[in-house]
Amino acid sequence: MNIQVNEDVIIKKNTAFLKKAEQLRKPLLHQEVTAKSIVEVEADASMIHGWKMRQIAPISDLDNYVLGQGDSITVDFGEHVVGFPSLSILPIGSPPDAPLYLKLTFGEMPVEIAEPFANYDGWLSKSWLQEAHYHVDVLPHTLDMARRYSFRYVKIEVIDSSPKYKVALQHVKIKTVSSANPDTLKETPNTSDFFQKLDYVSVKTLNDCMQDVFEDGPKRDRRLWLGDLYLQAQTNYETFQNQDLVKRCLYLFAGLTDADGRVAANLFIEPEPIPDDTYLVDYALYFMMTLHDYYHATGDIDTLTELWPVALDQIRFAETLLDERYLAVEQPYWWAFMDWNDTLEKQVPVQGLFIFTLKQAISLAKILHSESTEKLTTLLENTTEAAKKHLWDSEQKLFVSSSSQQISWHSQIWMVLAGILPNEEAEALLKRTQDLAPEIGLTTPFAHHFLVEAWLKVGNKEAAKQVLVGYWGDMLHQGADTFWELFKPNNLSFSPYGSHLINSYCHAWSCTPAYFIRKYNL
Ligand code: RAM
Repeated sequence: MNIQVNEDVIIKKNTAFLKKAEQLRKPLLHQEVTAKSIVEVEADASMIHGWKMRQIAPISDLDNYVLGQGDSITVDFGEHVVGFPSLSILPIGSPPDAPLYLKLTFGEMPVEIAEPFANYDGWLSKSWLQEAHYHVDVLPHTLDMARRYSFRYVKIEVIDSSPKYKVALQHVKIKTVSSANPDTLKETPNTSDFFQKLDYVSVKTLNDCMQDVFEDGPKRDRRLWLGDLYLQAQTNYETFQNQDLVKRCLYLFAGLTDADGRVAANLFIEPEPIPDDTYLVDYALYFMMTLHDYYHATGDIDTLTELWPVALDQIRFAETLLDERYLAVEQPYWWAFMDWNDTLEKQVPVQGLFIFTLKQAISLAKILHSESTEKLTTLLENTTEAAKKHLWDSEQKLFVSSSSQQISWHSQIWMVLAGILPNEEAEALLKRTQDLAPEIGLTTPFAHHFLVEAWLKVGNKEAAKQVLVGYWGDMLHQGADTFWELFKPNNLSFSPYGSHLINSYCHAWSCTPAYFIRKYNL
């Protein structure tokens, strides 16, 4: 069945695939978590964004606080939570002679409580900022919120009651939701205390992003992105082992390709699965890579067989972006993601990622005795040759883009992962790049993930550990209780969206320390 998403994109809906995805949908698991303490946000220049929370009382003191017009209170759940909050409200004083008007603000970070959302001037919709207004006509009342929130702190403000009555609050809690089952979580790895902490926060990050699909972030975009899925699935195999959720996500992407067979970079899930009209070549190739890993984690040959043609279409899509020399050609629009960095030229990293994917594709083609094996092998040879011939600068001993000789960390990392240099040379390349500290550096935990992977590929566990300690560990030192979407140690307010208020602070692609620590016994 074909559906038109916008005037340029026609979607081939595979109803059999979508039905399979639907059958794999399971009810979410719930827990009740109660707020732990009453806190106050405080300016502190030494903290990220300049704010910290100071505990002022245990939550058992909550109903001693009587709130009237203009008063507010902030509670801390002591951990990041995702779900449906509720609270009870008692009137204090004369009988309530006017409705109660409340405002609630939810924050994953202290800054969301400290800085008014009215000041937000980023370019993503301000509707992502988590706040709610309620009119309560009859008191006492239990407010059960119908919307899902993702937060650690909640500020509750009385915009107005009346001169004759005030309110007290009780039972501030949340019914959490997740598709991560604690009973299937593999044991905590036997490692240093610090790595156990990294592991714990990674697992919590993944837990809170595992919903009806693997979401990128429960605050924003609350959506299934292929790049995020690739890393979540890898971490999931080492932790919660919810293989059906990976399978569900693969079938969703496969069920909604465009007329050329391309999988979308992301899907909206409600009211029914809908592909976004964004096509990124690296994200398309992650479909093949996710299928590869899924097969190795499960041995599910039926799914591999059924989804193989879809994965192969992504190779064809990438092939259309090569020139006659088998080199990836830079496109004028958002054609590949790689990292949040406007100045990054994507040609070299895409070439590396394509070679990496081709190797995995060939290994799967052999398992399936696919007639594509030969064609894929020739493509691998040609793209590898092209990379060596046109992208390797033998004087600088670095990979550079063909048009402007741009040197980026991403290019070196992806060429190492592509495995086109012998191990020792690849390790020397990474060390050379580290010494050089190229101006085009890594911005996101997503990009840092592949740096760790590259160090491990060349067998340098110590360097891999240093990235985990130095980068993710730095987030821990800054107070992360789930890992963040964006983290630039030299610019803590960095946001590709124009404001740190809109960043997601529990983000799927940042959950991979658990994968590294567990898989490689770090
Ligand atoms: C942002 C999100 C998401 C990512 C895309 C490319 O919208 O952070 O996780 O995959 O960018």
